[in-house]
Amino acid sequence: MTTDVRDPYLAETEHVDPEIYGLIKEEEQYQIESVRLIPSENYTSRAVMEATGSVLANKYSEGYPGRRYYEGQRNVDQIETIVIERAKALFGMDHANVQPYSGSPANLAVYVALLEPGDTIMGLSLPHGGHLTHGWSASATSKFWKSVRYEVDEKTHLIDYDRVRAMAKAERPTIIVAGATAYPRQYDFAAFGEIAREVGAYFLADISHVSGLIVAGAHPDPAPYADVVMTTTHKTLRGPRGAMILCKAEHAEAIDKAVFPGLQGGPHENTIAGVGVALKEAATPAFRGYAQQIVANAKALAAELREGGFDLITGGTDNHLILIDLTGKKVFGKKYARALDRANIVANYNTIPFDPRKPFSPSGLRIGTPSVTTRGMKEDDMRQIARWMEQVADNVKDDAALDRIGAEVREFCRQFPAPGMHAV
Ligand code: DSN
Repeated sequence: MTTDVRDPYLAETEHVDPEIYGLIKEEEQYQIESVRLIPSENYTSRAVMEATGSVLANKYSEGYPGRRYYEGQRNVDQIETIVIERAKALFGMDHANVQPYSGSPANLAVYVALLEPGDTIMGLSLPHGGHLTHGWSASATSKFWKSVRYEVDEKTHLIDYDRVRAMAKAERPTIIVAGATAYPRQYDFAAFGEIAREVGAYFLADISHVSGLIVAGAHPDPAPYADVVMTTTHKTLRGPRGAMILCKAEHAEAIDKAVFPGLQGGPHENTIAGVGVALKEAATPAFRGYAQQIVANAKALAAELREGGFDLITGGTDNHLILIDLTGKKVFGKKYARALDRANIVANYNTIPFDPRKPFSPSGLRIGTPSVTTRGMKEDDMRQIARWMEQVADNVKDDAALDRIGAEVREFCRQFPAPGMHAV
């Protein structure tokens, strides 16, 4: 047994595998010293990390609580049951399956549960903010099922619910998917639910990006309207990497069968325990405040970026996410994201609606405020971040300038402890 006064959690890793240990510590330092703006990332609490890295990683537990294919589940059954009950209570739905490994297999499970091969999925087009698994051509979801894609409006870049309705009436999809990875406005889940009912389609709300906002009352709730709600657990919800499916009672059996044995084997009970800890945290008044601050920060960041001459898709945001159209800045997404990273600001390049450029070198940059808000940054700090982003855009080719900005960013980050980090 080795001891490491600096970081007791990784003392054994340092001893057994110094190479991996070194890179984990590098990453930890990077996460501490950077302004992390990728909207799908966050910092989990130490409690979530501990549960996720616990002895539960040693278990196999195919099946569901009380109905397993392995003995030895006396503790695992209790843990998974607690997590299921917390999920149902927090999201206000009849049934929860907390076993999906991540969002893509979870969406696949929903389709396997509710659709026959060849049925039609109607989702938001990927370049317009939708996810691969909402029926995009490169995804298996468009190979086993027919997919039709609605788009945002050419001028406003908002979802046009009249057009969604018209497409649904024309295409008669079996399932309509609401939700996105790059849509900076609220979803009208009531409208989606109404359209789905009108055409006899199931309604899946993929709330992966905004689930933390929803449980905190900072975004409308799909629970009254959706047949099924899917969320990843690691974005605004601030849990470990994973996913869960919530649904009406009538779909419970089909969803459970689709997850196991339909698509998965043994669930990762260590992740499920980490999700449980995160759900407990998400049910607190402090989390409600956190989620409201995410939105306040995003609005402040958007306003300052607009002030600095950036064009924002839809003109701003009312959730955690901002999509910048860099066309006017003449520095495209990839180059700008690389320059930002050199200056210790981490974001991801992204397509914008009707993007004339290719997805691997698109015109947009996607940013968000979940991580910076977890560190306690507020509106004034967002204004400072926006100013650095402007300076980087003006100096993408000047490494010395980028390094100077990077040093300021590192200094700034020291004021905001990153939860559960032990770097020295
Ligand atoms: N890749 C995720 C995101 O970054 O939004 C969605 O799956």
